[in-house]
Amino acid sequence: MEATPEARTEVSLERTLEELLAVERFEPPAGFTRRRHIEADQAAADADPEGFWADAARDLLTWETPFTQVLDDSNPPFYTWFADGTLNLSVNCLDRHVAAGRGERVAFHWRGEEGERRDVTYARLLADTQAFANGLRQLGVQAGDVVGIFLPMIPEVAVAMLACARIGAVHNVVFGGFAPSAVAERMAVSEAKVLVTVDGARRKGKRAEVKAAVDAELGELPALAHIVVVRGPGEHPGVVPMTAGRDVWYDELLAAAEPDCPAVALPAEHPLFILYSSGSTAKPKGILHTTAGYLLGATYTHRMVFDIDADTDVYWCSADVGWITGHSYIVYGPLSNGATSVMYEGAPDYPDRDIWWRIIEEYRVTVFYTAPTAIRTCIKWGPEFPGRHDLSSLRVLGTVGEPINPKAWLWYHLVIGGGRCPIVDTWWQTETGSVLISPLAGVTATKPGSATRPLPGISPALFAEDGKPLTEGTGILVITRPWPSMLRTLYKDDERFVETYFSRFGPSTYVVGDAARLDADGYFWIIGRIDDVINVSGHRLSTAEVESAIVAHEAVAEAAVVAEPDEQTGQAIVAFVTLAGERIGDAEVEAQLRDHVARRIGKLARPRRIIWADDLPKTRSGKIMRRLLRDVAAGRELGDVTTLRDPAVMAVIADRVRGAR
Ligand code: 6R9
Repeated sequence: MEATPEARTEVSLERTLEELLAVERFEPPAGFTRRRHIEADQAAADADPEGFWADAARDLLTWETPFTQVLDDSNPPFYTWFADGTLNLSVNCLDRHVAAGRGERVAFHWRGEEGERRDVTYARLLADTQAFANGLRQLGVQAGDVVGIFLPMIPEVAVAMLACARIGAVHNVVFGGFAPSAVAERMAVSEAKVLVTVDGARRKGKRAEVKAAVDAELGELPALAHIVVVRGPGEHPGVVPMTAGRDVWYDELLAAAEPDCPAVALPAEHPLFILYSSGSTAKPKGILHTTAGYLLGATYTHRMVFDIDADTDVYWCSADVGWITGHSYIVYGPLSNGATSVMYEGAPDYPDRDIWWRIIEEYRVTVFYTAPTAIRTCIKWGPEFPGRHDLSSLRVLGTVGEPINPKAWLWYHLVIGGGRCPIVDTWWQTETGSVLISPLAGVTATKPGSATRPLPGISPALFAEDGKPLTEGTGILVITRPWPSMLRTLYKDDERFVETYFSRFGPSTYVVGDAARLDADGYFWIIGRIDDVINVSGHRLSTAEVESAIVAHEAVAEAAVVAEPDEQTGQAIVAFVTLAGERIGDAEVEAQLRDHVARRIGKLARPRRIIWADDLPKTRSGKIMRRLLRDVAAGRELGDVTTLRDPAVMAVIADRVRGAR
């Protein structure tokens, strides 16, 4: 039988992937602009980290009052940076670009789910930000007050964040996909004074009545004085409940507001935002970031990691603004650098599974930043969707959120990057504010699956359980010096802040919560959260390593492994596997996979059980919630599933587990 052209390319893609899996190191391509700067930065940071950050802060940020102090470490772990300087973050993101004659530059090419296009310039963003800042003031918001933001991916989300920053209000953005009950809870604990939300939102052609749903959950919130309602894109068929005296329409507030809102010069350590972390393990933490240090981290890393040239690049980060990645790399980093970005409202498979690639082709996107989970989904869908579009504008690719399996890395490299784009695997956290360990595009030689080396001014280390530093091998990842964009505390919970991050090795060692491996070249390989390490017969295996081995099999799109107790070996491995092309597995594939893992890692790492899953339980930011898989494997009641992107996934998996027993 003749193979179809599609089947033939798939076979050759599989073959190329298989061959490239043997390549350990990819040298940086030529033609990248930052190389000289980075070498100078690295040398400066190695010689004097504080001096390096001080120079960067003077160079990259616009100050109202210059600082004279740099790091104050007199009360660890409560560090401050640039504390006697003042500045306004919205001035750095907007006014300074408009003043330099770049007001007509597009800040966001907004693309709606139904194909709508809106280009928002820096001048427009500044005008709306000023008007909305005045509107917030009219509603009684003052510096230090908390403003909740629960909006879909529309330009107003950036306006709302920047308007808060302009007047010194502290924003608390809640993921647009969270349930209204999560919004109510976060408004309550942060004592938000105003909530900015939307009448309704759309997702894959369906409409959700957001305002009505939020109203139903809010209950009595004594601090919450007003709700501002943005009219979202698309049809507005439903009646939106508006409580007189409390609720106001965003467009009416804007139209009535004074256009000019002079920026307030705020101390460098003025609180900028609270963000509740993804909570893939425990009760969400209210991570607090302050103004100057955070902005410096976002600005410097966005520019250096992605090799951004604001005059020519079209940059797109596909994350949601409600995740730290959206804060730092959709809003603050790109705007502070004066870059042009794409902002996309919709899902990756609506109207069809090629929509991302269509957008890249349309806007000639040059730098694309997404998550491994999204790449694995694309692998599952097949290469024909990106294959329909011209992706030759791309020059840098990034990933964030989880360890990336070498096979997914190579697929991204070949199918999306055409084999020519460096991939920056950026390791960081909500707590770190900006990227800490990552290759620099066009500078660092990459190894698929490794986040490579620390950025200048960042000092990670690996500790053994007893706190001894390791020069190679597997251990606990820590950061041994403060850095400007680090979290300052957990909102109204200093005690939990110290306990969570600084109790294990003392107040000057930040404990990340991840395990990692350091290789002979000084490259970091993030294994995952410390709880994700599996111990089979005394051998420590990382979930990432076993998952990568399973995923390397040609039939597999995605895998998650967890441990279950075993009388003989202590722990045994249970693997949840999704096959490519939406196939369902059988005994033969199962046997192949077990063999395959035995060959790649060793017999020890062979999964004892394999459960076929159509999809895996993921948080909104795409992190696999192994905690739920552990529960289901053990036949326990599931814990909290409210932060899942699609809670229905767990029911299907639970059925399969029961069937497999
Ligand atoms: C930005 C973000 C933080 C945790 C982090 C780690 C995992 C993030 C990673 C990565 C391996 C990468 N993580 N990036 N693991 N390689 N490139 O994701 O923030 O949602 O707070 O999660 O995500 O486990 O500790 P956040």
